Formats: sequence, structure tokens, C-alpha cells
Amino acid sequence: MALKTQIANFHFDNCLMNGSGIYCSERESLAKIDQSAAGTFITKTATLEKRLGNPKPRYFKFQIGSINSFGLPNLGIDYYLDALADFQAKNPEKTYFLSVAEMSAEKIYQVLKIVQASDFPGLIELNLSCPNIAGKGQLAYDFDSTDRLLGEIFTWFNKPLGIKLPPYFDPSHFDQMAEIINKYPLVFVNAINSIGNGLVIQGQKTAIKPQHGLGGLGGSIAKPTALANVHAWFTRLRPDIAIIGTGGVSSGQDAFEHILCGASMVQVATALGHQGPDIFARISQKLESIMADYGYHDISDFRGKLQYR
Ligand code: RRO
Repeated sequence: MALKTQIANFHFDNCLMNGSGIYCSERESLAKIDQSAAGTFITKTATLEKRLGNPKPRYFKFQIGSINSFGLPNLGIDYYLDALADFQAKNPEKTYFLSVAEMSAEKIYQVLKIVQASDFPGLIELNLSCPNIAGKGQLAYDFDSTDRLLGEIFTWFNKPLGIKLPPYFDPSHFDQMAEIINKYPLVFVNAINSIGNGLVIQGQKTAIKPQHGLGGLGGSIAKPTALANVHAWFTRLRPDIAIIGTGGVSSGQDAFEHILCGASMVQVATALGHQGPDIFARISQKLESIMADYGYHDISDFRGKLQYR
């Protein structure tokens, strides 16, 4: 089991899984990830009520990446909690991830209170970084609000919680955010969400419709930014806060690089959308063969051991 990994006291047979947003909006897609080589799945980010999301076209793939402005379409928290209960009943030993978000602090508390009151025994990811809601900035770019929000949540929330972060680009921002994150009993951070507010043009027109064509960038172009963020958190956060690496993973080498930078789990998003859940077996095989070439048996043999030239 070369690819086995751990977040807090939760164990996974494989360190690969989907990134939220891809293959996870309804039960049928989640079932396909569940049956693949992935170690687990995460749901689409769930809100209190069902949402239809932004007008189409809202996704576009180009040679080196993707742009999306889905606008948080999802079937609502009750749907995902019900689905998770069914998957859990069939696989009592497996740990799943539930992603949640809302548009205000009060509503975030409400959705987390529903999760707290439920029987869901897995990991919860609070998405603080959706770039695609008109009029709403990415919460995790507001350091004071993030600090206040986590401060309030941890006065009463006692299930295992992690946060999905946007990319940061300046060492001082990593320093400030790390100081906040390290104060709270978070069990993981997930870096990165898509690179917000990019613009892709086709001919003379924006490639997607919402918000004058602005959207989150993912895929290969996101990898260097994602690796820098995973490395930045690995070198700044408490060692008991696991890092999930997300961004630009489509090959065994990409996953290897995320783990070298410090990731305990690696998510596949854009490439999963294009290649389907068989991608997990392909990446696993390649990752194992790269590890064998270096003489590594376990991902802990090289996690965070990036060498500097
Ligand atoms: O649904 C989306 O537009 C979306 C979300 Br919630 C997110 O967190 N990241 C992203 O790229 N798209």
C-alpha cells in the first residue's frame, strides 16, 4: 500500500482523490469516484439551499488549463448529507469529505450547525475561496474576517474541520494567514482553489459568460502556483495540520511534486473532468513507479522533502 496516507486520525488507502467541483455534484458521479482507485471523494461545495449557479457557458477548456465560473451550483446540504450517509452505510471503514460554503458568516454557522447535528463521521472542508459569486470576494483574502469566523466556529464546532484556501502570491500574506490558521484546531488546509478572476478570450469574445468572462483558472497553468502554496503552508503551519495539494495534477510526476512540497493528499480536478475517474489508476501507477525509481516505499519517505538547488 505505497500510496496510503493519513489526515488527523483518518486513514486512506490512496492519497489521490477528486477536487471539489469535479465529478461530485450528484450521487451518480460520487459513486464513480467511490468505485475508482481514488482513496476517497469530496462532495461539491454544499450550501443551505439548492443553487442553479451562473448562466452558461460557464466552463471552457483551453490548451494549458481551464476557466470556470459555475457559481456554486449544488443540490443543497441535505442532499449531500443523505448521499454521504448511504455511501457510509455501504463502506463503514471509509472516510469521506463534505465541502460546505455560504455567502455570509451567519449562514456559514447555520450550515456548519446542520453538519454538526448530523451523523456525518468524516472530514469537513469549509470552502473560503469560491471566486465566482458576483459581489462576494473570496473570504480567505480578508484576513480579519477569516480570523473572526474561525474564532467563532471553534467555540462550538467539534467535528474535524479543514479549509480550502485561494492561492496567495506574497510571502507576507502567507505569514499573516499562517499566524491565524495556527491558532485554531484545523486538521487540514487545502491549497489551492482555482486562481480567481482570470480572463480567457475566443476570437473577440470572452470564453465564458458570467461576470464579463472572469473565472477561476485551473489545470496545468495552476501547478507552479499550487506547488508554491503547498510548500509555503508546509513550512509555516503546525505539523499536525495536514496539507491537501490541489492544482495542475494530471500525471504521476505532478502528484509526486505536490507530495515533495508537503501534501499528504493530492486532489485531481481539471484533468479528472476531462479524463474521467480512470485517471486515478493511471496516476497511481505512475506515482508508484516514480517512487520505486527513487527507492521510496511510502509517501512519508519523501513528503515535504523538496531539495533546494
Ligand atoms: O462553483 C464554482 O464556481 C466554483 C467554486 Br464553489 C470554487 O470553490 N472554485 C471554483 O473554481 N469554482
